[in-house]
Amino acid sequence: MNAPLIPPLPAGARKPRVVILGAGMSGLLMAIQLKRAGIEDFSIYEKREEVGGTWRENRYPGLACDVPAHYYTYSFEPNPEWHHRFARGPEIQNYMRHIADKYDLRRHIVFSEEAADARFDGRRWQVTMKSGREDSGEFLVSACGFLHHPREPEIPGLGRFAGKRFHSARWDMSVDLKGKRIGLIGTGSTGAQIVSAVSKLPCQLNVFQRTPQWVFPLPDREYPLAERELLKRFPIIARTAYKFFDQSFDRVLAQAMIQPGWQRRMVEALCQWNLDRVKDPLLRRQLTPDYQPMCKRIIMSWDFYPAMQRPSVKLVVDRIERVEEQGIRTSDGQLHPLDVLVLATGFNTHEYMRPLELTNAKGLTLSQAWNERGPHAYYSLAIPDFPNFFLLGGPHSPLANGSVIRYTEALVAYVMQCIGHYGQGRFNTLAPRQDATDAFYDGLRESMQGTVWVSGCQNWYIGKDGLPEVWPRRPREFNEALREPKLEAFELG
Ligand code: NA7
Repeated sequence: MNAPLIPPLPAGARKPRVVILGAGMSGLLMAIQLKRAGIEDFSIYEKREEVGGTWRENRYPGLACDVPAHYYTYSFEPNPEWHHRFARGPEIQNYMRHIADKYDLRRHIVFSEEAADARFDGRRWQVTMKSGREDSGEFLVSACGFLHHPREPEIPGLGRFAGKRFHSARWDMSVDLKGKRIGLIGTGSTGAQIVSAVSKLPCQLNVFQRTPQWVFPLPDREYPLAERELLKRFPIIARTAYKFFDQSFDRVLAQAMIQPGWQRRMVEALCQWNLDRVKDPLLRRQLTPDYQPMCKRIIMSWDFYPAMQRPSVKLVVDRIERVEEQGIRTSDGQLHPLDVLVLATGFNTHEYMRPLELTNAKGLTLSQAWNERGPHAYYSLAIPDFPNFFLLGGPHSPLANGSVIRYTEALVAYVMQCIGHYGQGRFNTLAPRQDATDAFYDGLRESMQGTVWVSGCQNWYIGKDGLPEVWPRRPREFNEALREPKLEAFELG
């Protein structure tokens, strides 16, 4: 279960220099594993001023991880201090800070530097930052995640709004919500968390819903001091909890997503039960989706429906026509007057490390390589014609509901094994073969049949070529497939 322990490179092995982009969960993990292997020659470039990735970017009220905390940890770093079953955002960021300190990673991190351009010269990646600063290494690892490009909706008049307006990932902490008329556009995971938190404040909340979402009723709970003390004394409890959630996600939730069966029926029944807690028949009808649960990333919330039934919350289902100075005008002609407008409209999830441009030794850019079909990668992490470049959490990793940390450990272990082969002199450059990548995609397309993601809904997984950028089998199978690199699937130079 634990992240594969990375053995130190044998004495005399070549040690490459590695450039990592991003000091979020995956960048820190990559750094830890490099150090475990005895490689100290690496730098992490982080565009902001602190570690934490998405947990540093987001500060909206109600921010929490919808994966249980004891599962949303590095497998080798259980945290007995979690205060809730679903850890709050600031708590997770503290955990990331603690990891950076404990593993002495800060001296490798260059903050407030964003990579703009990376060119492979045949042996090394030459990376140029926006500031003009340069660095290079034999390997380049993008650990930028996929939830960091806020998506502004294309709604006419957005710029004309006279009140305060911001995206959920750019929360304006200076705005006091008390007594205000707030408009919230979007009812995804973020919107649902904001509704649950803001509905408790003395303010008026107008929720603009374009598409209803299914909500899975997983109750939160606080871990009392006595329980946290117990976990400190007996680490096996946290390890057991990790194992339990890992098995449950793999065998039940992931299985429900990829194939019809009792798991899917059970998730559907629980979502329906949750929805039936909405007493008013009109409100319930308005909140009822017309597609299968999990086709869109399912929302995990015990509080969302009770919050929607609070008198201070109004659901608006009429199409947004335009934003005006005073508020939002809907298709029924009504103006909804607002003081604050929050855009919980998600992220451009297919951008990954861009706007960074990669160029290979033959002058081919990543934009050109991905132009026709959108983001494509061998097992989500390596791209034909782009040697010695790895992408953590790229297209077709198991990013639907589940712990991204869990599978990122498998990805990083794989990258470390490739670096190990480099250390042994088995290659100078390695990039996946096009035919191996095509075969991987043939398998993906075949496995996608029967998954909920192709059952008919708009979701942010779907890529340019219509193929959802998720892993259509159980996460365990992803980890198993990455157990060991098959060097015959790569062009070695
Ligand atoms: P999501 O899941 O992409 O949700 C975005 C929401 O915003 C969703 O309800 C959209 O409705 C709505 N939306 C987007 N554009 C518009 C416009 N133009 N008009 C009205 N409504 C709009 O983003 P989240 O931030 O909630 O979650 C992203 C991930 O972060 C989440 O899955 C977790 O992994 C953490 P739609 O359904 O498209 O009709």
